[in-house]
Amino acid sequence: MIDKKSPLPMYYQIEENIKQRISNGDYQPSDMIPSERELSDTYKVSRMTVRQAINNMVNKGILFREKGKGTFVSAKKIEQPLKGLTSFTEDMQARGMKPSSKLVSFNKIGASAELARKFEREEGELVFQIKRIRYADGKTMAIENSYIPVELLPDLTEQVVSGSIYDYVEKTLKQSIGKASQFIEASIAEDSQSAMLQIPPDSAILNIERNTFLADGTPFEVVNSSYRADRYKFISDIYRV
Ligand code: 16G
Repeated sequence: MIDKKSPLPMYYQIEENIKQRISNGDYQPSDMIPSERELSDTYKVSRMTVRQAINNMVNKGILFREKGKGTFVSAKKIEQPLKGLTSFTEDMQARGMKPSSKLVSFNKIGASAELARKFEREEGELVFQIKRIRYADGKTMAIENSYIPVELLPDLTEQVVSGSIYDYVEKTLKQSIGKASQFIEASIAEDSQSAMLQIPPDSAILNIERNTFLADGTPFEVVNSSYRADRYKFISDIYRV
């Protein structure tokens, strides 16, 4: 199963083989994979080579290590299409998962110059700052730091933001949400972020900023979200023009 004459590096071939075994169900999520020694016997390669393959797979979030126990197969990542303008609640419900939130803070603050520009408002105008940890089936997925002009949603309460904000805007306020721009970048979690996301210190996270507009073009929310890179994968279909 490892072709030593192949131009493909051996660690890479081992990674591909383990990935194959995960996708065909030989190894299931949370199964422990064989030890480095066993794998080096199986693949007839050095333990160094096996370790390189495993390290790469741990860094990619396909496997995870537990100190003193072994190396395990991670849960399948959520594949989130970068297409429809959907809410976290809708995304999780569409997958048959139960969304929930923990409200970390809910405040009114004066808009910074940057927020004022994004909302096309004056600096210092009141905006809600809503910090939530989002869960799917009780597992941490993301932290969301949302800003919404108070003037647009003056009656927003802690109870509302503990549920779905989009649902409230559309069903209760009867406003239409029109479009959004998103900016995605990677970073290393700060200590407070890794604690909230329950991930090891210095883990990679995926950050998305979404600037959302109502159907009439009014800027309605600015959200900075940080997703667990081991649980999320963003996918997009692209076309050659
Ligand atoms: C998504 C949006 C976020 C929005 C939230 C509303 C991204 C990157 N973010 O998580 O901008 O505020 O949904 O969810 O997709 P809710 O209706 O469940 O409160």
